[in-house]
Amino acid sequence: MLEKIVEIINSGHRFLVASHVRPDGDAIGSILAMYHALRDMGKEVVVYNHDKVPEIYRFLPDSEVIVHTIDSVDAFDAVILLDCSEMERVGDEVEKIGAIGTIINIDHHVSNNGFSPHSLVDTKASSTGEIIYGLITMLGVTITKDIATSIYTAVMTDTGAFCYSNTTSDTLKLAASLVTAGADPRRIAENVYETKPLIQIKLMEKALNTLAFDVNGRIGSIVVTQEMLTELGALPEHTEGLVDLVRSIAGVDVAVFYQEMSKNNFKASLRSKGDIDIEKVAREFDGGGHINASACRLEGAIDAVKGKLTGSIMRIIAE
Ligand SMILES: [Mn+2]
Repeated sequence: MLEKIVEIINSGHRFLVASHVRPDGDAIGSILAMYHALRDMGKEVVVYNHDKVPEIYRFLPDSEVIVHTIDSVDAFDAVILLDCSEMERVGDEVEKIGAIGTIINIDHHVSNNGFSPHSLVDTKASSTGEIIYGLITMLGVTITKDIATSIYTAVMTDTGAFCYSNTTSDTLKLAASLVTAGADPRRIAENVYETKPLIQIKLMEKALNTLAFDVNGRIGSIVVTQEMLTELGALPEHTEGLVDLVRSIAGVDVAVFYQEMSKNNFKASLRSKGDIDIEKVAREFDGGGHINASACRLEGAIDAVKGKLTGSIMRIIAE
């Protein structure tokens, strides 16, 4: 499939590059790496994301080229969709994007069912950024400092700063070659992890009041309501890191972060330690992700939602 995708890119001239709603470092890093590579090849590129680029990723070279609406898709030879487990993850412009004749799907989510005939899904890859590195190399494009910085950010964020179980010796070798190509680990880590707005810490303070445990402390959970966000004037992006904070507690094997999206509608972000497959839990509720990190949506009052999900987690822990 890699060869076929290389062929499509080589023969096309105008591309749309897009990723998922509420973009993370892998989404933004991957679309920008692809943007720089295609530009270096002399192609025309439009980069789309449904949402604004989170503050912490705005240091990435040319992050301001990302647009949030698409006028017409007539002129595109192909769309390259990155880190999207399904087409709908792209957000509001999904219909327009779906109308583009050639759709390239590059992803590493277990739940990606290969929604396009041109699907490059590598569930062993640490991140979509890692797959993009292979693709860019195959295209014969030099890994410039801009490309290296974008991919390093993608890999670093999706591996939790090289801490999660998707960190392999290949991941670290890739990181090393990105540093050789000009990525600056200190500067990137500082931008991503050490520029938290105070409001995010205040939100953490409020959320920690909801910290609760089940199964003798093996399941830890935390809740953020719409009311908390409104009171502080905080944005959904300010909840980043909350779930990892819960996972970092001794004895916690599974961490859950419940975010109230609207009344009686919650997004649950799940994290696990070791070989507890939390993706299975998410899938029971039509969600997905990875073994140690996944997400799903649940409807109902918070106590009922918690009860349902905790029951499912208990079954997985007992396996
Ligand atoms: Mn990813």
